[in-house]
Amino acid sequence: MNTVKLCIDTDPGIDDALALLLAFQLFDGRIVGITSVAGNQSVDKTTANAAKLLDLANQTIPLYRGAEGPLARTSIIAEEVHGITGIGKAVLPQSRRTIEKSPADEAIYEMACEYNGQFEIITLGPLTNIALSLMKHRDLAAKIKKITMMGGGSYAGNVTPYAEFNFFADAEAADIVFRSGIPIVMVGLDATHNATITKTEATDALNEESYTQFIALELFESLFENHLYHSVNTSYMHDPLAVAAHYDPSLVSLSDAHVSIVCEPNEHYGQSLVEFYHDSPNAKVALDCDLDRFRELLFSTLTSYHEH
Ligand SMILES: [Ca+2]
Repeated sequence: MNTVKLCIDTDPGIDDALALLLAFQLFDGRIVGITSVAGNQSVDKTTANAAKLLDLANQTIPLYRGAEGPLARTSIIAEEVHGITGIGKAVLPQSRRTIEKSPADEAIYEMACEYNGQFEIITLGPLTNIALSLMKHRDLAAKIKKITMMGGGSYAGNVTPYAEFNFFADAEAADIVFRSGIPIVMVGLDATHNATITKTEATDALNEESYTQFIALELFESLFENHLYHSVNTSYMHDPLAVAAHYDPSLVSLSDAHVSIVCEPNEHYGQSLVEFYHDSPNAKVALDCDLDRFRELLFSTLTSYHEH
């Protein structure tokens, strides 16, 4: 049995919300912290959304509030994709959960010390919290077994022709993480653009009589209705694929590569430069996904929420 502990760093975010519902089931008992970060929405809203999702799934995992904005650049959020609340048209009750006192970057260090070497992180948003923690604690990198991140891409971007949102939102942070020496699995657009779910698949699979499955369907529909995200009635599963790939790396095809991040303030800002033939690879980059097995894992997990 896998006993490695896990932190999920996230900016919910519609697809983060689906990814968290997936993760709570797949990593039951192993998640020791959720850390929020500004990205898809402000950190106030992403923290509030993470709290609501923890309530929805009946989870007692500690929640830590993270960075309000990127290390160096000015903040961007993705309200046009994720809506005013950050989770589309899904409406969840306000949470009365207490947010932990430690800021996310301190909490990440504390968790890494407690579970030294047996601690992994899944990142679903900009890498600000991880970078802040690495900047403050020189011994942190050696304590983290692996980071699986949703971010980047080898051939294209989604907010600019070159850059993917999470890296574009804080390229300086991504640069620090890729230089840290932590083993990284980068689940970027090469793989997530092949991880598509259609409206028919979601409505056929999910049972609205379960409240959690009803909310999951609302989240899917928020994505399907958003033309910016993909096309009508189909959507990419960016963050859920990263969670799934952390659970079962055989769901993605991984290639060793050296990844560097463009931080110069030009049109390539936030681009991940992925070199596959390099003497010192610093990441495994997902280039494709096994779509049938991913869909099976996603829906079999979401439909395991049975409460009414
Ligand atoms: Ca996200």
